Amino acid sequence: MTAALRLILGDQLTPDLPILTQADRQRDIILLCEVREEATYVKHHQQKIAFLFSAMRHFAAELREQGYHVRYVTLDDPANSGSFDGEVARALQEHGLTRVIVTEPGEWRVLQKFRNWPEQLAITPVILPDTRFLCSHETFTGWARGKKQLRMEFFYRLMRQQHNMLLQPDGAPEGGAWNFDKENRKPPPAKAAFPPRHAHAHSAITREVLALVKTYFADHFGALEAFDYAVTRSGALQDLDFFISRCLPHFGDYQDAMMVGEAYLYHARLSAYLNAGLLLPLEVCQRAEVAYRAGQAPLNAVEGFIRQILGWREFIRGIYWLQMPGYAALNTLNATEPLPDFYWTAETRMHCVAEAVRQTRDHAYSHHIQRLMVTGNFALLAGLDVRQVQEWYLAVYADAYEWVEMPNTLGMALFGDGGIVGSKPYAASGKYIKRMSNYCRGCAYDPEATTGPTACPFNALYWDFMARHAAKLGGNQRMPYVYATWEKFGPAKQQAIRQQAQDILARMRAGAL
Ligand code: FAD
Ligand code: DLZ
Ligand code: SF4
Repeated sequence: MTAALRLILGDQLTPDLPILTQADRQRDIILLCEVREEATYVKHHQQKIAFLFSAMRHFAAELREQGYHVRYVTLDDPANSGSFDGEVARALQEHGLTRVIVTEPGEWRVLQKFRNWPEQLAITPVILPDTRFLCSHETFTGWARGKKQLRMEFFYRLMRQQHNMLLQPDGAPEGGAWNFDKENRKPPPAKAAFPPRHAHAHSAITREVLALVKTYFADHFGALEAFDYAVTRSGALQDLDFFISRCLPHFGDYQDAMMVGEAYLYHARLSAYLNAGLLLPLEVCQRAEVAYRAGQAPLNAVEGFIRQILGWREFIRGIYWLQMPGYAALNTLNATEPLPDFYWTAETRMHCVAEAVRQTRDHAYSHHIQRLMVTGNFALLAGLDVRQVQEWYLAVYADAYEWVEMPNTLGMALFGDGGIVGSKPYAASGKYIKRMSNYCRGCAYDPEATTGPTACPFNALYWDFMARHAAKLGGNQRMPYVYATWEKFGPAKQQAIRQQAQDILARMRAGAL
């Protein structure tokens, strides 16, 4: 075989991928490149760019130590063409190569680029599978075939069986049930004593990258000051150890809770590492199972955690590749209201939204319930433009790549896919947020009121959403109580609530919510 150029993308930092294990270390060139196109096709959070560039640079250094011949192109290299296409063409020419090998990318957009190379660069890349996922495209397609509805719960059971995860010797689920979600909905604890997170010291590489991000991406959302992500596999493993020993035992109980000033509670904060390849989903699940079997964490916590990774993460990826490219164009509820500025500025009197946006700005992170039931729920109820909302989610989180962001946003949060990901919208009024957080106590709005100048905006918007979409949602078998209650309100109350919703939208458009 002639020597090859092997392109490693920023979210493929895994030494075990076939693209590296099959490489000829003497002759092949491993290419990693920081390209403007990837950093700006949406304006990614400054910490997301810093995390990825620093992780890429550390990974390249590790590969060099292992004897690989690495070509690393930094963003500020004057010869950098700014795109994958340009950098591949340049590397082929400069090294006199005619073969390119890639790993299948996480995003449809990038796959299309690779598919254009025969025409554009007169080269046909060999596309190797991404072996890090626990469900192959073939397995997911096979499972989905012929099903009217795809439900995560049933997919998850199959994954548990296929990976022999949390099973009894006879194959029955550990604890006699597949899912302990009902035990995982405790409101926030009265006294918080969350273990402090390990702050990773900045290496010389990280310091250099932070300065670069400041110079080139100052107009992107997000603050860099609190940057404390691990940028190597060993650092990510430290965070995994911390999670398993200090957080996992309580993960289940407070999985849905939200608290002022607490970004992480008992959540893992491992998604950025998993998605970039610093950690592998199987090893993370296995660590959780070992903790359970050693009596170090209860079943509701361990099952709940494994379900997020073995179940949701794989299901979401399966849906993305099954449904693309058509999925990206869906907007079942015709949501077209422009995204209000407070998603970027946090300047809103809605304490829950302001808090979620502030955490997002400071850490490129907010946890699942904030994403789903605060920023996502508001976007759903207010009918915010699905494309703009998706772009926001893709830009602002360190873990965001389209394969995982899109089904979560368009499907789970916005019901814009009409029920492919979930069977009903995750719509909720302020009462849910009041129950699951301590936000409402410090809010200018009253979570108990639906109309009037200080009524919580979520309340009227919730009912208005239901009324607006009665034709589409009224027949949903999981929502009969909602519409029965709405009917009981009678015309006068309904009219007052709908008027209140219009007032809220007007205030939102005027920047006064
Ligand atoms: P934990 O709550 O501790 O969960 C453990 C792990 O489970 C996570 O690290 C993650 O790998 C996995 N996981 C949990 N829920 C999901 C899910 N719904 N889909 C996929 N994986 C899941 N996750 C991303 O990784 N990237 C995204 O771009 C992303 N966008 C989202 C957008 C919206 C609107 C919503 C509602 C959810 C989104 N999620 C996304 C899923 C989830 O919110 C994050 O994975 C989670 O908050 C990451 O924090 P953690 O590591 O502390 O997770
Ligand atoms: C997200 C991202 C950013 C900001 N920059 C780069 C980059 O400069 N070089 C690179 O190889 N990858 C980057 N990435 C990750 C890619 O966007 C990601 O690999 C594709 O979207 C496929 O998932
Ligand atoms: Fe959010 Fe409404 Fe509670 Fe204020 S009152 S924090 S807007 S849910």
